[in-house]
Amino acid sequence: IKAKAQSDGQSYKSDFKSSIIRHLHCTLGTDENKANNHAWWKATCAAMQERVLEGLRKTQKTHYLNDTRAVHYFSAEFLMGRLLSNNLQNFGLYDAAAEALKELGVELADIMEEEPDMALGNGGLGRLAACFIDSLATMELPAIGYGIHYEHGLFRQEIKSGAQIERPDSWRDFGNPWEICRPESIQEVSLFGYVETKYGDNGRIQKEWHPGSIVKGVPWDIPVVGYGGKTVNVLRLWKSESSGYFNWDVFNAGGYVDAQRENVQAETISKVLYPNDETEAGKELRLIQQYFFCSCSLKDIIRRYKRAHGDDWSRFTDQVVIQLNDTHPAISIPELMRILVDRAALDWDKAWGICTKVFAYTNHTLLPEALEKWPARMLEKILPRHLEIIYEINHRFMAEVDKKWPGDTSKKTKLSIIEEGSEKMVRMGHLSVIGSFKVNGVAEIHSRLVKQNLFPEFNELWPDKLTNVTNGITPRRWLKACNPPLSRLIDKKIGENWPLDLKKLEGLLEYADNKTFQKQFMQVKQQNKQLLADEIKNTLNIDVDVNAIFDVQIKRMHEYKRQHLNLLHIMALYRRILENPDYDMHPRVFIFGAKAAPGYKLAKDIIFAINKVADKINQDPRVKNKLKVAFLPNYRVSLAEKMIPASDVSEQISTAGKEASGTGNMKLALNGALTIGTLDGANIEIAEEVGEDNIFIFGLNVDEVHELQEKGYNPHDYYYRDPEIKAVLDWLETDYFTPGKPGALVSIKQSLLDYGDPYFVLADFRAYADAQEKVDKAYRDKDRWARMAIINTAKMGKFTSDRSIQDYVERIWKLQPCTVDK
Ligand code: 26R
Repeated sequence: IKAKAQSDGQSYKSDFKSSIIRHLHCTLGTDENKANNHAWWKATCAAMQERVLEGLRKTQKTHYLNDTRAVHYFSAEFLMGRLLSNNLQNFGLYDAAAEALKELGVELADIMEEEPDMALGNGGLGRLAACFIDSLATMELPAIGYGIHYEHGLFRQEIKSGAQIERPDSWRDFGNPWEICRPESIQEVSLFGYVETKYGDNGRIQKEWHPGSIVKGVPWDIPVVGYGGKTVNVLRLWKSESSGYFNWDVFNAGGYVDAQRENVQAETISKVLYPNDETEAGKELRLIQQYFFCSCSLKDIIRRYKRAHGDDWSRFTDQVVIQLNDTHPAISIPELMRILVDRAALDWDKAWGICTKVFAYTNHTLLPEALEKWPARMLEKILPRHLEIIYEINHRFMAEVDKKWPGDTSKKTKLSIIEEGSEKMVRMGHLSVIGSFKVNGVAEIHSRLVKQNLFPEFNELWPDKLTNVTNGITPRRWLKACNPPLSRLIDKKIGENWPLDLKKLEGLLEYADNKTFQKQFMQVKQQNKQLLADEIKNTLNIDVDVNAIFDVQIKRMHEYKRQHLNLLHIMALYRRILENPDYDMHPRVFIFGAKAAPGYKLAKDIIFAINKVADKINQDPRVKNKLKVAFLPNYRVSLAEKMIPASDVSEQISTAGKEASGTGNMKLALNGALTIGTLDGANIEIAEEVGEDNIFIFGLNVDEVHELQEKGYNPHDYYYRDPEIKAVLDWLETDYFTPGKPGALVSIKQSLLDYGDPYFVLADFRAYADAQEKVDKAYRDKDRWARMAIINTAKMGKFTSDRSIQDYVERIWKLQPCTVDK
């Protein structure tokens, strides 16, 4: 077998090599002597893509012939990152490609750096979608991802004098080797206009929407390669274009020039990803984006269904299930109703019966400011027929509520899709719950809070509808691909099957106390830390010692995630060192990565403060390298892949009850980082898996936060009672960190004192600082730390996204795998 594998390897390598050269010549019009890294990257992608497309063709044919039921994952965001290394890995061609390139004098690792990230998402929700489609393909499940082909993904972050600057992200400037345009599957989408009420011969009322504008949706397909390379599913992203002929009559007078303006407007729809994470702004264009991709996707699904089943709708719900990734695609519900009732002439009840068997909805946040609500007036303008349909859905639903709670108007007010007030609003969460057959939260605690606090009445009405599916991450990208040395070490100990069956990692437990293995494990960590240290040196010109603790907080910048709690603690340590030069602590490097929403003032102020404090500490000789702070700019998937394998400590310090799940927490623990965290989101389940001795839990739990809130929280109490808190907050007001500019960091202090510290930073400060001392103690005991780190990696099996997907399949989607022959 080994000899066969070796000769296969040889032929893969030589095939790959000739294929790369062919693409250098015939696709890129260059040759081996002239090609730069970018050209080599493109040629390598092209060589890979040949095989990918072969797999895609076979998969689509197989799914078609077997007339499979499929899940359609609707998401406004897919944070894919880079694809070359992932596709090579999943096809099992990584080593062959590396060797082929080596023979050509090219380093695979170098050319992979040429690939721009596909950053079509903000954070957790978008990356979850990417992990899920990886698992779906790996598990040979018929699935398609539907989203938006943004021309500009999440902005590129630069740091100038400590402050965040946003620059446009242009991931396709030099072409994208993975995407395929499918003009044969273009869809048209209507917008604006008015609704005409007609009376048909049978006396039935008919509605006709006369749109004011029509745009084209052009599908761009990205192949999604499953591990093992058999199933290759599709991520279909819609790009908006002008429909060309539309409004030609209306604008006849000014004809050509007006038509150009129409082009620009149409193309605006998919131009840019909204960079807001968790703060709803109520922008028209965002609603249009959502409707645009949902309408295109539904029409695409229906076209495919009709090809197999004609006008017979009776099997639609057997073939199609649609997962709504948060409420962003919730407009799909009235859109499907419109298609079924107005277009296919189904009666309302029949159409509603179909809808409520097709849609399922995942909630990703409880923060009130993130819950989508659209002004009814805005819907009326952009989607007049949909607003009517929403009213009709609500009218019928209110009758159902009245049956359950006769005469109880307060129940109706609470449950209605429509929120009455100075401005009538449409609550997309309510619409999603009513229009779906299942609703899930993303971690145990989060799902419990969804039931108890967010939708308690819905839970009473439909006790089986609300459920939990704990999030997961793909171990292919987040261990195998991003951490080759650890992967090899694991392979040697427990075999190579763990990427498909992550519970196998438990096989490492028997080595947790083995001194040799501990040493190897920590050597790998050290090696990864060296690579990150080089990166930090290159980008920030900061020297960090790989013997220091690498303490990492990487996630969007948000008050509820409490990067400022981390910062206050860093300042406290700095102060302790200044007060006592012999202050006893193991050297530590605090490393941050975070983007702030461009309009989120305080989040940007926190980034600025971290950078200013970092400057001061890193240059202060009195600190003697005990303390370093590094804020790495432009945090993104590809940077995460470098930071995570090099982390010792994972900061998961959100206010209890606020972080729905978190997924970075899983990635870091999988790579052997120890968590310092609150009892929030998936931290709780991580603690259950690794055991309380192998995690640093601190602070208020969700009930205690609630209690404190009820009895009245006064941050001033903590300020006056804890001298260290007072000292660091007062420090922020001086010009110590911003010479000549006193008060430049004061907004953080103000938010914590004058604005009531809404996320209980001061309440948790002391517990956090104490937990950090325990981290320090634990790290100094090398054997103990190694043992804890190994146990963390070993116990992460639960958090593979394969398990999440299996949960969805069994409890929600009812899907069967479909094997594709290689
Ligand atoms: C409405 C709009 C402004 C908006 C709100 C919220 C846009 C984007 C978001 C992002 C939210 C939904 C998000 O990313 N939530 C995260 O989802 C992850 C995956 O489930 C969780 O792990 C994470 O805890 C949660 O914050």
